[in-house]
Amino acid sequence: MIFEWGPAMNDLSYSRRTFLKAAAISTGAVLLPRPDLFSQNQSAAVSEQPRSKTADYTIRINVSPIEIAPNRIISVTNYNGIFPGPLIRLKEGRPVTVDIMNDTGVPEQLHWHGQMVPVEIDGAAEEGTPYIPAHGKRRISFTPRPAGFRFYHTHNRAGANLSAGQYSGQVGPVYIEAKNEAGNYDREVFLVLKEFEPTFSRGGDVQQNFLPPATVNSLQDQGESAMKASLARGMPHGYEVGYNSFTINGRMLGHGEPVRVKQGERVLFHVLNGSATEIRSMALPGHAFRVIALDGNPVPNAASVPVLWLGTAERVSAIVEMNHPGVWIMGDLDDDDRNHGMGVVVEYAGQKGKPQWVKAPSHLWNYLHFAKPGAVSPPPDETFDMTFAKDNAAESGFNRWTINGIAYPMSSEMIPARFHLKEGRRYRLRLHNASDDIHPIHLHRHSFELTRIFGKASAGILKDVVMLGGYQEADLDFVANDPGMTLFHCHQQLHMDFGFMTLFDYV
Ligand SMILES: [Cu+2]
Repeated sequence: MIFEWGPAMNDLSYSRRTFLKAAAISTGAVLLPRPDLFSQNQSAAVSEQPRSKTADYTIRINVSPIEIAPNRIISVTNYNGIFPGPLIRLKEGRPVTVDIMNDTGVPEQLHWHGQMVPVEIDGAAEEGTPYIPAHGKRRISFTPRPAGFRFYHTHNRAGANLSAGQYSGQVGPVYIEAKNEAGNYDREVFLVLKEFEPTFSRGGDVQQNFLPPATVNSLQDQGESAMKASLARGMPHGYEVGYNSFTINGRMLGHGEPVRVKQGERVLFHVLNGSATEIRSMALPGHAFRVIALDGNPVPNAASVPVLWLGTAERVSAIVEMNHPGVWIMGDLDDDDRNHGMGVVVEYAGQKGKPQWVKAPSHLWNYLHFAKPGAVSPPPDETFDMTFAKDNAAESGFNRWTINGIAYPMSSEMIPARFHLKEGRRYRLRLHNASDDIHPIHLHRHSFELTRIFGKASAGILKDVVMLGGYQEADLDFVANDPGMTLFHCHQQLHMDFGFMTLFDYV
């Protein structure tokens, strides 16, 4: 595959097996504080309440100033006084104990996104996870799984409060090493993308044209007639969220340490979209991304692309061969967002000068590029149809979201599950999006296989979040292999907070 700005990718013999078999992980390039930085807080935790065993990690939730650029200091709730939260490296199958200290006045939930952990650990009040009390603490123990790039974040709903939920700085990466983890790359760099200083606006169009077009006319008719009827009743457009500052690893473009590389290096980027609401893109002029994992799960076909796109909470792991020396801006395709900070400088050894940005080639982001060609997934035992719709401005000026006509209650009461699973059976979620928004759809405590999207069948791609295009459909298959209440929701904070959630249980 040849892109406008890059040389041809000639390493067609690349195999994922090589990635799994080669030498041990290099941690030298990790940009984030390493877990040993926890030790200061650990001792504090122990002195407050003597315990039989020291926790492996302590995460302290507090409000503190974060400097995102020189003299640009914001105040957000965060983990251990830094943003992003510390990189937590775990070993698949090796039990771990974590103390979570909540120094704020608000009960909190810490969600282990992408892991298969029990309901008591998962970090979702809707499933029944106990809160970390205000000015209190919780000790949890669990066995990390599955291996790969995961993350942790608050699972509080924010509603109209733009300092709560994931509008805050409560996001941190997790890497779970496989038992025989190895890689054919030289270094590993974690990038957490996150906006700050949110404000509300009315309406605003979501960019759609980076996904393959696959509009379903009946869904479009349904969505457009609902919107027309609402506007005809004199309703304004519902609130949307915009941001004033944009960061990678907590620093605005030009104000963080550059990613320093050498010609010929293969750098494995682990990119996390930690946004509360936004879809992000990422390009590095003159370079290609060889995507080896989506949401931390290895893909069957490690294809190269010029641009990465990530919905809220999605992760992409991609190897870049450093074969185009210079000083570059790796950043979002959106000029406004990039100029307000969404980028990081990539600097080759021996190169000097002002970082350069070059407009990226146009390229559709299609999960199927990374699927196994010709493979077919097994049929499900049962299919659940789900239609997502928007009631424009129906909830105090916010859009209300429904799944099959029902909005999840705005109150914090526990409600019964609407979908019922039997352990061991294979289920298909057939998603119909009767709205013009893209929804990053997330299933807790399970991975799903993408079996149909953009009108095409697919197999072999395992994810925990998938972007469902406006007026599009997708099929997600999963095996009910993790008993307990299981939350399903759109990961866009404004959508999940205003109805776009439902529960599965095991019967
Ligand atoms: Cu959504």
